[in-house]
Amino acid sequence: MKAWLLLAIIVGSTVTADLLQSHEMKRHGEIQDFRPRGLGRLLGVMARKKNLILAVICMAISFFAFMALVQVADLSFAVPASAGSLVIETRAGKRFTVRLKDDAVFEDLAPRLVDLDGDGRDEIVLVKSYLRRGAALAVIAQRRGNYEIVVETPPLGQPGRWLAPAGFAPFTGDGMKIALVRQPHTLGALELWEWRDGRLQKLAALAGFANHFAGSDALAMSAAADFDGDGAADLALPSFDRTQLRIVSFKPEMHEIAAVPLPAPAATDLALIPGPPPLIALGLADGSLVTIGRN
Ligand SMILES: [Ca+2]
Ligand SMILES: [Ca+2]
Repeated sequence: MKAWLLLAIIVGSTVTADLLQSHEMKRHGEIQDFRPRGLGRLLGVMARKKNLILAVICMAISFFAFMALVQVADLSFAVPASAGSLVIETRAGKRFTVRLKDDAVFEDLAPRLVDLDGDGRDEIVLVKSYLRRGAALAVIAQRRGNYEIVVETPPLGQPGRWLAPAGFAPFTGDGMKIALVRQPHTLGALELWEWRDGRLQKLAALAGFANHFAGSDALAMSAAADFDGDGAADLALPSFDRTQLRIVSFKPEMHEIAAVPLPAPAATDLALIPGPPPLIALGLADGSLVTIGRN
């Protein structure tokens, strides 16, 4: 309910700001004097225009309502970044298109290529969002000479619920697994999935993670590597409030092996510096860059 109210405020204040601005522009006419003195005079005139000042206030209201909205709703609710089809071009230059029905969109920035079933051929993994039932993770592969969605996770159940893939690795030591964060802005559950017997099955979940935050286009805030040197891949990603970098092992079961406090919230993709031991570099909200690794 709060999200809808904020959305209404954003729409209302943006439209009002546009109307006020265009009204004032029509009244003032074209700017012809671009000399510094002319512009200075223009700024003085603008400061006395009631409609223009009101337009700026409306834009400010819209901006702050947007910031409040992305705090309470998933990003997909506030910023639609979506596509209705995926175009695949093979190395041989052949093109294929995977089109979604009108009940869903791809809500992702870049497809991920990963061999999920170990047959030597990469599958394509994308976030697919149903308009009424929320996001799912979709796997696209070649079948009968064409590309199609071969399997997907059950959607999250409600419109606007979104998930963010976090990593692909043989985390448990027996085949490729998928790590994803369910609703990174509002819930933050790290889940481990596998593709077996034609289905995507959830193996485990752990609470308290975020690999995306509202307003950011960083979609790789995680890194998979063997951080503790036991031979199995682990996953590093920020805590739900992004003030820690948490390292998770999935063997023998999913558990945290380290939590490193950060001086400011994590704000960028994680860069992996291969080891041994592997290091992680990431940028923080205060503009600093940190590297983290085992002593
Ligand atoms: Ca494959
Ligand atoms: Ca490990």
